[in-house]
Amino acid sequence: MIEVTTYKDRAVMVLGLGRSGLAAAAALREGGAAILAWDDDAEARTRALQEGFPITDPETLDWKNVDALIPSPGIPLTHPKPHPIIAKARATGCEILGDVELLARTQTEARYVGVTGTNGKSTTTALIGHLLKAAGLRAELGGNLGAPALGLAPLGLEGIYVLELSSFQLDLLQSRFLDVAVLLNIAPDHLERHGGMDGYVAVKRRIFDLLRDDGGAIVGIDDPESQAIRDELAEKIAHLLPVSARKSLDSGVSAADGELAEHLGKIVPPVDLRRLAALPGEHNWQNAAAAWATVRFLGVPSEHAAKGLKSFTGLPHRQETIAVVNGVPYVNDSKATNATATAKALASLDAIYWIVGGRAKADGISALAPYFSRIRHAFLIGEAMDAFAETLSGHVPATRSGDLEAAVRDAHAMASAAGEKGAVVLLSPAAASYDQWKNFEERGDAFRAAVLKLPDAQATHAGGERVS
Ligand code: UMA
Repeated sequence: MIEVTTYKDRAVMVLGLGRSGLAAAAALREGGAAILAWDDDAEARTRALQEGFPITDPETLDWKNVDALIPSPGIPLTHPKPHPIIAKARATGCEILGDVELLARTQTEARYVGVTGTNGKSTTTALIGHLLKAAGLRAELGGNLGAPALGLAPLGLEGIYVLELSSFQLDLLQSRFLDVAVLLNIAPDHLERHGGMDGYVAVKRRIFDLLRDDGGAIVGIDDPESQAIRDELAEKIAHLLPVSARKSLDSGVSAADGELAEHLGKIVPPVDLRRLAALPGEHNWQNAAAAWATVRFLGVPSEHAAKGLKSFTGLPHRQETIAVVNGVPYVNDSKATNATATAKALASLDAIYWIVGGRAKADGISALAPYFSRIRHAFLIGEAMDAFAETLSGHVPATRSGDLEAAVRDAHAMASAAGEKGAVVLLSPAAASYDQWKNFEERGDAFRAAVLKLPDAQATHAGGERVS
């Protein structure tokens, strides 16, 4: 745990007592701050009380006596409208900052890598951490990935924090602390939280405002929004490294056709990404190119990085094959909480028995139409059942399974009866998990449990790089 001493003997309100809030409260308490804790959910307040954090109703607070407000990333700052406590703190001029900002202000000797993007940021963060460790460096991994920033271990000069940064967390950052900033890609997501696409793109672009003067900017250029950001940064940032999984580049890192290349030069020893089972598909090649660019910028020799790529085992809940039942693989892609993420899985599979649904995102699943011909049958779950059934109607046969366990049973019955070669049962929900679970990890774990209950299920290995 990090000890945050900046607010010693001063009052700090921690708003939201989930993973990041509780870690922030503990780190501030350790550093001598007087904690005022609040969560809108009564159960969360009870849990915090049990951990010794005094609960303070913000309605009763005199904000003049509060030195800072630390909101959890999930607390709305501006859209759809500011949380009332945010509005109050702002009105009184109280400083508002996030847990990652506190880490950056406290652990000033360490180096920092920040990774953002709509899709692939967890895998890229884990892969960067893996490559650094494989090269003998000390790295701590966390942020949106799962381990809250202030729950990480303190690092000195030799250490590197590798942080996955969501748009929510970027909104709460101010310091120029990053040695490397990575933007992988941009596709519509969390639009309601950022007031639409322009707001979302702007907050992703902010990662480069957090770079130190001599820092490296790594930008995926395979989508128009990210490409435009690269063009805009070209004049401003000395160390700008584009990455692409689609084209050869005269600077930066390319992974076109699965072959990694630096600055148009072949990498020695050559790395054929098509051979790496833990990084399937073009989207993972972009992740690998970005991770490669990052660790090379940080001074890791190419032989070490190449070796590290080969020993990476992937992350749970991202196209993770968890079992094979009667020859049919069951793939857990619970992390796919939007259509763009699900498109990656659908594009890399055939004869798909698709479990889909949850709390729908604004753009639904209509963008997945190009992949409908690969889907043998859809099994609908959660709040999105009606909306998704309507989109699929006339294109993909669908069953309203209702919940995940029923969907697994339905998919198993149908896939087994069809006995088609190449069939796969895929959970890739294209929707948030919050209608039925706390997070996508719980949803993925529930899928695993349901699959392992099937007769003849043979578990494969669990994703190796479990980091939270
Ligand atoms: N809460 C309120 N009022 C509100 C909203 C929330 O009191 O208006 C309370 C909730 O009752 C709950 C707490 O705040 O008790 C939850 O806070 P949170 O939603 O910020 O969740 P944490 O448990 O602190 O987890 C956060 C990240 N969650 C979000 O950004 C929504 C986790 O990312 C992250 O792993 C964790 O910090 C550690 O850093 C998860 C996520 O879903 C994976 N991220 C989104 C994504 O990837 O799309 C951005």
